[in-house]
Amino acid sequence: MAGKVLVIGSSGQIGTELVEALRALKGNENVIASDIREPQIEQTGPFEILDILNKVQLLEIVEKYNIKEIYLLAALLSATAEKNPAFGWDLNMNSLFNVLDLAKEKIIDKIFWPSSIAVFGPTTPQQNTPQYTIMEPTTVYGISKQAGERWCEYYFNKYDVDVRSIRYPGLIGYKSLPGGGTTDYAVDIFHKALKKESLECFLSEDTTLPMMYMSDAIKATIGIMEANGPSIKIRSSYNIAGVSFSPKEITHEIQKSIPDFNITYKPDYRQEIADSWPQSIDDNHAKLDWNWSPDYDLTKLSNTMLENLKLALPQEK
Ligand code: NAD
Ligand code: AKB
Repeated sequence: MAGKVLVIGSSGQIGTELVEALRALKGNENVIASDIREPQIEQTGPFEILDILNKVQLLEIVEKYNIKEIYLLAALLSATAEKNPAFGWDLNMNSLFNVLDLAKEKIIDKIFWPSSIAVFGPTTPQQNTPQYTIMEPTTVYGISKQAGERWCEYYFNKYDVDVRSIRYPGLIGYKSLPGGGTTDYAVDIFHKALKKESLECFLSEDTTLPMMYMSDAIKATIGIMEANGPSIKIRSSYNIAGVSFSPKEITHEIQKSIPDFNITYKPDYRQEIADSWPQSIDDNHAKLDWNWSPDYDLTKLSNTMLENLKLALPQEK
């Protein structure tokens, strides 16, 4: 491989699984993992401690490994960013500029940067939310993702920067823990069910949100990055959809395998965030432009989580 790949924020929920998938595709030595903290799992390839806000350190790593492609995952998520809006804005925006500028200067060739369903707000149509619609986000996280989308498109149009993006829904996987989002209950619920504990859910029972099983998210991420350039017609960010469910619905699904599992509800500040987001997503542009399609419905997601998490947590069998 002529140029290598750098994943920034690799110790997080998505990075842990994305690095594994990219290494399987491109070879262990060709994928450099990096994060401000140590990885959650043992590494099969290079790992570097990197603070993405440190431009000098970033350039050193890019030059050291001859990096040509960057997946930028470092960010503060919705719930954490609400607790520290100034830092959320600083990290989410300046990390993006530091990477976009490397491509503008033609030091790297290609960027993946994730947006989120958080770009939408309370005035957005909540059912089957279209690709192009009203976007008035009310969280600092959503505002940073919306601004990020505009900057990605701007760098593509003005500086010919090959940046690609998708709006992830809430992601659910068993290999890593989520990092401070409004959708995190949907991972925690599986851990609690297998530990035979009940879950006190921070969202109300009928709060429906768009969600996705992690391997579908990894498939979409690699899919958009491997697609031919001309097929990527949207350079802000693509809607993608997996499944939509409420806490009550996922509880019923889990109870098919663990009938004793119990959930209680105590909505907190995250309820207002969830209420401002879509309930389901129209992802036709992604389907048409680069052949996106998800593999997991609610039953498959739930069964896969329970089976694999049970193996990953042997003491809770
Ligand atoms: P996460 O919080 O689990 O991981 C983020 C990682 O970034 C962490 O390991 C953290 O240590 C690292 N990081 C923080 N500050 C850093 C810095 N200064 N330099 C280097 N690394 C730093 O987040 P995630 O869920 O893996 O999300 C990754 C990206 O995907 C984010 O942009 C997020 O907004 C987006 N996204 C995630 C979801 C989801 O459900 N997980 C949904 C929509 C969008
Ligand atoms: C969050 O809840 O903040 C994330 C997201 C949907 O962006 N999971």
